[in-house]
Order: sequence, then structure tokens, then C-alpha cells
Amino acid sequence: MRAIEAFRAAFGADPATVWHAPGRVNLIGEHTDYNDGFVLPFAVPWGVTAAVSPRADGVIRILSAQVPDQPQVYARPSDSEGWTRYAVGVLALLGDRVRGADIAVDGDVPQGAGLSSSAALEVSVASAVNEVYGLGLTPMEIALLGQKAENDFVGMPCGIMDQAASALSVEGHALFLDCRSLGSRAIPLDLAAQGLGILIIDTRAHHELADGQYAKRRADCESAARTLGVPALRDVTDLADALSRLSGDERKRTMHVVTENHRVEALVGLLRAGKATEIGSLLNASHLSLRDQFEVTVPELDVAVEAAVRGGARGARMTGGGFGGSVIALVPEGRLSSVEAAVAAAYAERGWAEPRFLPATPARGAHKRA
Ligand code: GAF
Repeated sequence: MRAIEAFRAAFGADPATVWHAPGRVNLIGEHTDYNDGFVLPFAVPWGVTAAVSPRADGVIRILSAQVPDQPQVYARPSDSEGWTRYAVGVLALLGDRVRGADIAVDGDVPQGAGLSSSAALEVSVASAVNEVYGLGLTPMEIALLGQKAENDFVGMPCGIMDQAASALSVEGHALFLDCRSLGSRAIPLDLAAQGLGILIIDTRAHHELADGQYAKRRADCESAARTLGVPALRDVTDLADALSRLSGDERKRTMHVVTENHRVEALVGLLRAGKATEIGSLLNASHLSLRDQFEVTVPELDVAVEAAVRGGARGARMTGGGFGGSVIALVPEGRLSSVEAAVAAAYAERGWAEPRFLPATPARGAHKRA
């Protein structure tokens, strides 16, 4: 295992433990997590493996098999910089409960595809540290720790979806999560049995505005909730009445969040009724709402969705935060090559970089590897 080899090469000993945590795609429920709403992600087969040993002197030494010139050495967790903040932030938040660590990570989440390599990094390191220091944290507590590290140390005001998907997912299932109660349920996702598959289309587009725009969408939602006098947009029960009291961006964001929560519940209902063949229109509606009401799509995402559906997909939508990253398409068996060809042709016509196609099978959440 490469994480163990990297650990041995850098630190001259075997790690005390090795944990793997996956990235994710989100089937539906986008920009609902920080509105106390519902999400339905699943873990992907790619992730981060973290080899970790405790130390006694408070020092953190950390390296990545993907980054040259390592390890970074920090006398205090708060000194960490760059990519290490995702991992070291977790240790910083644990304060006196940990006394330093040696960490080697190895990741294979496709970079820039919006498949949550950052959550995989946070959750793999937090899970390993949890074990070596005997902290007794539950998977959800580990997810919350990862989210807080990202909020406080990286400055990305993300919700809980990505870390929860990484920490709690069950192989062959999607994770239905109520982001207010943090209650979750594994929903069987055996699409192959119904002649379907999920194709990830990595648009390879990344728009630099992304981080500021994410924070702005979150602020729009919070101000809409204040205008409506509810704790969060999750609490809007009469959409028509709410929309009549809002205008501009607050109105659009509310329209998306409230209808998206309904779509998550509807999609879960269809899956539980064995009707996966009928979820395509919910995926399409989600994308249109993200494009027109939440305004987080970019031409590369919209073109990939349209071309995938033209090529034979039953439905498609952007997945993740938006402004680039990936689309997921629900593709019937036998239509894979026509969907890929349609998307590739649409990109070539516009002179865009070739998209990358990845099959998505629901993988297992964080687990011990050695
Ligand atoms: C990003 C965030 F990290 C998640 O918390 C979530 O808000 C998502 O965008 C949008 O659904 O992945």
C-alpha cells in the first residue's frame, strides 16, 4: 500500500494504523445541507488513505504521496499551510486530546472533478487519529470534525454533506441524510439490477470565482430565512406565500432550496419503491433549478447535461458545489457509448478540453485498512 510505503520511507517505521475514506458524488439535494435540508450522496471508489502514528511531543509531520518535497513539519497544528490544513486542522480542533502525529496520505480522487477529495482527506486522517488516541468519536462526530476543520482552517463555509458521505456511506447504498437532525439512512442503490448505471462526467472546468460564490449563495439563503422569520429555509412550508414575500436573489435561492428538498424526498421514495428508472426527470429538474434559480452552473455543466440526455441518458445534473466539476448522468445499459460520444462531440464543437468519463458505483465509507 502506497501510504504505508511513503510512511516508512519518511519516518523509518511502520504506521500504527491506516484508514481509507472515500470522495463522493451527490445523487440529489444540492445546496440544501447548509439550509438544514436533505441530501442523498454516495461514496465513490476513489479516496484518501492515511497512515498515522501518534507522537508524544505535540509535533506534526505530514506528507502526501502526491506532493514532492515532504514532509512538512509543524510544531503546532495552527502553523499548517496549503493542503495540509485540511488534515492538520482536524488535529488542531482536538487540542489537548492529541499530542502530535506522523501522517502519510495517498489519494486517488480525480483532482478538480468536484468529488470531495478534501472531505476524504479530513475524514481519513480524523478516523486514524480517533483510533490511535482512543477518542471514541462516532462516524458522524468525525464528519463534523472534518467540516469544522474546513470551515475554520481552510475558510470554506461548507455544509456537512461531503464529510458525512465519506464517513457514513455503506457500499451499494446512497446515504439519505437529514442535515438538521443528522439522522441518516442507507438507501439501497442497485441500479445495475434495473439496467442502469451512473456515469460521472468530469467537465474539467474550474471557475476561480467558486469559493466566494459559494459563500455568497449561503449568505443569500441565510438572509432569505431571516426575511421569512424562519430558522432555515428547511422550515418553509408554504412556498407560494414565502415567494410572495421575497424578491431578487433571496426569492430565487428559496425557490431552489425548497423544491430541491422535495425532489430528494421524491427520489428516495422512487428508489424505495424499486422505480430507479423513473428518477431521471428529478435529476433534470434539479439541474434546471441549479442553473436558473441557484445560478451555480457554468456552460460546461449545462452543455454536458443537455448532450448526455440527447445521447440517451434518462436524466442528468451537475453534482457538488457547481461552477465547474462534474455532472452525473443516469444511463441505461447499452447507451453508455452514445452518451459519452454526444458529450465529447458537444465539447469538441466548442473547442473545450475533452471531458473525462468515470463509472460511479456506490462504495464503502471510511474504514480501517491495516
Ligand atoms: C460543496 C459543499 F462542501 C457541500 O457542503 C454542499 O453544500 C455542496 O457543495 C452543495 O450541495 O460540496
